[in-house]
Amino acid sequence: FDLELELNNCLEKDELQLVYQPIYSVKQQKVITVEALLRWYKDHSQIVSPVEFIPVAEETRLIIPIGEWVIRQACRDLPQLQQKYGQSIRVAVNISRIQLDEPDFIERLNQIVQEEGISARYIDLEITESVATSNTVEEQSSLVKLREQGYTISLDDFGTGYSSLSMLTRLPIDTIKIDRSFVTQMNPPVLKALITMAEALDLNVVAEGIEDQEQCQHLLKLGYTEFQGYWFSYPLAVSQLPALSNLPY
Ligand code: G
Ligand code: G
Ligand code: MN
Ligand code: NA
Repeated sequence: FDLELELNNCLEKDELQLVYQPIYSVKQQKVITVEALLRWYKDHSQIVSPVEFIPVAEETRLIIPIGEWVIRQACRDLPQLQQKYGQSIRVAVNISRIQLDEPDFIERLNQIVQEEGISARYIDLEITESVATSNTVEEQSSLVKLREQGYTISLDDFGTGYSSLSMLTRLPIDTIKIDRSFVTQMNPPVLKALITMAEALDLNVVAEGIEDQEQCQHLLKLGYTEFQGYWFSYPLAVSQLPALSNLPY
């Protein structure tokens, strides 16, 4: 399989890049987190979407070295992101379940973060909701350990999987990221129920996929205060990210 063979060399060929997308807090009037999103420029020209290559990377376990590259690069970009948005911002990194399930994941993560001179409290780990639906005892205890060490945990694409309420109370997470399909549908009772539930469980909430001012205003009325989406910024290279000050949300 072509893609698999080519993905094999993406690290040596230096074909990977990270772009970043800010998460804006209306309460704090500033960017609080910046999510790192991976891009593969095959042969330094053709861009391949992570939707295509992450599954291949997971099947081949190449996600382990690729994921480590992502963590290291995000640490290296953090000072520039802090310069842009303030010292207290975090960088969020998407973590595949294959990575989380590696017995030495935490050890390797800590090693990279230390080597790069970054404190764990500046790193948010995004895991997908599937981890919340059928998580193992090992995964739960990994999440507990990660939080003890200062990392924060976000549950990505929330609402698309089948996480039960009991899972949410049991899993050590800080934030749920409401999937952008909920923003597109804009069903007020559903959105109200989601935020009420999150607040009852003392979870932080980010609404994803905000594409215009109207969506943003609807969500504000429903009690949402943290937003991510094209309306604020596309995922961009660090140097191209907007300042996002004096926002007209
Ligand atoms: O950036 P977006 O445009 O195309 O990303 C598509 C999907 O790929 C998203 O579900 C996102 O979580 C995932 N993704 C992006 N970057 C990474 C990464 O570094 N690691 C993992 N595991 N998934 C990623
Ligand atoms: O699954 P995850 O949330 O990690 O990935 C975020 C994905 O959503 C990326 O593919 C990113 O490029 C995309 N994205 C971010 N903001 C928007 C938006 O406002 N609209 C749409 N359609 N996609 C978005
Ligand atoms: Mn994500
Ligand atoms: Na998401």
